[in-house]
Amino acid sequence: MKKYKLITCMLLFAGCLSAQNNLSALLPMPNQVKQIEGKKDFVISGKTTIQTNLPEDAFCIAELKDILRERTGKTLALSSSGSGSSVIRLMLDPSVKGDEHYQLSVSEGTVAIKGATQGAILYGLMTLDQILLGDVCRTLSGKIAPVEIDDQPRFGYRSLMLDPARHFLPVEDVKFYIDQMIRYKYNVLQLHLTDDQGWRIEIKKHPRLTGKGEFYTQEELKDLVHYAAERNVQIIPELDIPGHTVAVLAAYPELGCSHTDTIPKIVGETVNLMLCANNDNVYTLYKDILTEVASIFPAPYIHLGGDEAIIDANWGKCEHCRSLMKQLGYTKPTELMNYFFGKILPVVRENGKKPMLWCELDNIRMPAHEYLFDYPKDAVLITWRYGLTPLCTELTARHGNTLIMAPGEYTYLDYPQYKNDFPEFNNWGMPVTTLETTYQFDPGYGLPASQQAHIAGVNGTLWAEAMPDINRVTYMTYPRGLALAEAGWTQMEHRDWESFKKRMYPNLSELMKRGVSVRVPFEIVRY
Ligand code: TNX
Repeated sequence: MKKYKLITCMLLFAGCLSAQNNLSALLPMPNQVKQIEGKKDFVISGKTTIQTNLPEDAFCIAELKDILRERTGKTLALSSSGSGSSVIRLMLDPSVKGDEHYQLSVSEGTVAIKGATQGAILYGLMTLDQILLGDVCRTLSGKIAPVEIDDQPRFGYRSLMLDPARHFLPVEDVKFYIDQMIRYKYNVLQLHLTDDQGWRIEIKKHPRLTGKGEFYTQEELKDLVHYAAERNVQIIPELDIPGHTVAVLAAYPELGCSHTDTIPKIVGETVNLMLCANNDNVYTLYKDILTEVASIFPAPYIHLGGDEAIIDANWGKCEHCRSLMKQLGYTKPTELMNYFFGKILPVVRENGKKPMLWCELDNIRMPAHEYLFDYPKDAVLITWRYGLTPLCTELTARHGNTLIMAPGEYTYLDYPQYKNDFPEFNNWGMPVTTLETTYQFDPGYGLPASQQAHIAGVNGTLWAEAMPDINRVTYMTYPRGLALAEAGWTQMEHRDWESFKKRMYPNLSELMKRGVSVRVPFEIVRY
């Protein structure tokens, strides 16, 4: 036992001699940091108090107490006066402009975190936690080095996407996933709730949709939304149409195209079938669905998919769709996408939401020149197809659509991160996307400011056909999710691969300590 204590002490001592400081674990790197030389450290003692103008039950207060207890072993109390020689202040301050802008200053007697919203203050807290994590020797002696941080994100939309439609994830696992996201200042979780493999959201008016499969009740989803909101994360529901809809067709086979009438619609077993464009019951069903969905999720967007619709093989062969084409004077079945979404998008708007859709191009092989259909201006598009993001960026700029960056080659977290890494979980034969590749991602593609003004942010996409549980999901997310967090938050001039690699390690250890399964990128360690 003594021997182990001695080894632990030696390791700590060696760690303290190495160049660890208050920047060592900051991730994403803040956009403005001033280390203050020659001033005394803040000392956390039994007399340190917390002062705040936040409501007493605010999540940030509980979080601050947890952080201090976990990192320093001290339990601090709230003080109403704010006087005293050692104070940690969490202050809502409208003069700090911007919803996600926070200021964190550490001086001899005060640690102050200020922001105009609770979300901004939470970011300040996450940065404080990483200061304590990185500057481990000071932290162990209850000290924090003086520093001034004034930080706000490059992009306002920083998202990860989970796919419980393919493999269901219990609510507790989704909450666990959110717990890790907030450490890296993500603020959106996109939930892909419907696909060929399952319908995961209770629709009270149409219980047949959920059938016998696993799904989230509306109560569970409302609780999840609340849990996420306390942590400054919005949940955007995705209900994929008109393709990826076998789960709907299994419940209502009559909503498919006429030539598919005899094809059995078995959840998870059939692919490439679509909802019929010329069936009013499709639109009535989705009016009901979207009305219920809008009442569960307060986020301003509902994502309607729109990806990988196999139009010619479905609508092109369907007698009802063809007669509708004739009636509308359309020459190509793809034009029916305008009709289809023309019927559905007004329902989204009537419910006070904006549509979000995957960005699809008319001809993905030729290469593409235009959108698959006339996306309305209020549709927020997500670019995803490998190699086509520069084109999507140009098109969206020209058409006036807001764009989210999720190019397969950088942000698809279901792609393998290393050659031959668990082939059984990489079912699509997708190209390897290394941590370094993800880190090199500039969501603005180096474009002049005027040509990237419509880019709202980034999304890390984790399709789950081959992700059977949360351990696999987090293994594929981290560490690439750390690289992507920095791409979304930090300006290019403050990003650096060598620096990232060093800052990543304490964060990976921290994730492991929290029971998160991660991939250790042994290939980039220098021996
Ligand atoms: C394409 S990316 C899809 C998903 C699959 C994924 C597999 C996108 C918008 N659609 O439905 O899961 O490929 O990587």
